Amino acid sequence: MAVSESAPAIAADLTQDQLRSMYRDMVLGRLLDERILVLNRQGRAPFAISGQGHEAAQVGVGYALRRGHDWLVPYYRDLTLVMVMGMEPKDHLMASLGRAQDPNSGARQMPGHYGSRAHNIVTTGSPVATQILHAVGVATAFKYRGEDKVVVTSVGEGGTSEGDWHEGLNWAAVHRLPVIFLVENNSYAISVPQSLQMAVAHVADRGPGYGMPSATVDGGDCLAVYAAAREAVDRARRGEGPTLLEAVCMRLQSHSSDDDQRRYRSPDDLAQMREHDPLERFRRQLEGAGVLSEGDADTIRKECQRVIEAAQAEADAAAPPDPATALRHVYQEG
Ligand SMILES: Cc1ncc(C[n+]2csc(CCOP(=O)(O)OP(=O)(O)O)c2C)c(N)n1
Ligand SMILES: [Mg+2]
Repeated sequence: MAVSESAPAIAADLTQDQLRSMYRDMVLGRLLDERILVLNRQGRAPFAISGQGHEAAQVGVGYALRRGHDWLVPYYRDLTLVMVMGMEPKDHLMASLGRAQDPNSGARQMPGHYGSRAHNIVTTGSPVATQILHAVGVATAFKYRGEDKVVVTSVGEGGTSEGDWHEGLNWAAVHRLPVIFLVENNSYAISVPQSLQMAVAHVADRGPGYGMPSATVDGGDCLAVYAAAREAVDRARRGEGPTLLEAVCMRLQSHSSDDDQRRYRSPDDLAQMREHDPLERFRRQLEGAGVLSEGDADTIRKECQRVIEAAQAEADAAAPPDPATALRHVYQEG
């Protein structure tokens, strides 16, 4: 279906302002991600893990949630999603530069380990897929307390090979918990392609095995992800249990700043991927539907640049943690 035909229909419950704001959030996520990679190459940020290519999926899911009410148990690629939930560029730059004001952990954890009590974001652990169990625990609490809250947890397709994944999905389905399992499938677990991770074509093929609804959606199509996530969130809020939602994304950058994907992906593969950049797709879609006028995309980009410049100025000026606090949260103090 042509983009200009599908946009107004799919976006029926989104206002033009919301659509513009979704695009703006994608641009902000991308530009901040690029800035963090530059800081890493400059030797200022010790580690960077990029979410470039995942922005459309993350914004689509984020807008399906009630911010300040619902919960998120994210993974390390969710830079854009945690900002949709309320975190700010400044927060990420504080973390990347190891400042005491890093809201995730006061610069204790590596960058990319998001957590914010203020925005209902549960802190990220380093072993992949442990977040699945944490989210199932959160959803269990919502159900016990009779709350109408929903929790989303995200994971890469590689993480779905972990035992935690299977235990979590089984438990959530048995107890019909209000949780959405978002798989951001970018076809690689570091250098391991999907064909060596699983014998099914789609992670969502496993949904029936757990007894839960599942869907594979084009993760480069923000509004398609939004529609699928809305359905899952509404179902969970009605007390009808969990959903497995697989968003097919692309990993535009290497796995992390310690990796070089040119060593295991062909130049053709990398070039082709860039042609389908989700940001460009959404811009064209919104321009085709008359939501963005000529020059709007450029104005949005410049506004986001200014936000990032101001955030970096603040993070540059901020202090690192006091070395005397190095053992805080490790041993009891006093
Ligand atoms: C239990 C565990 N095993 C291995 C690792 C090392 N590791 C970190 S990320 C990663 C790949 C995960 O790939 P995927 O789930 O597809 O997510 P992506 O990075 O592609 O978004 C691995 C193997 C880890 N952190 N924890
Ligand atoms: Mg992956």
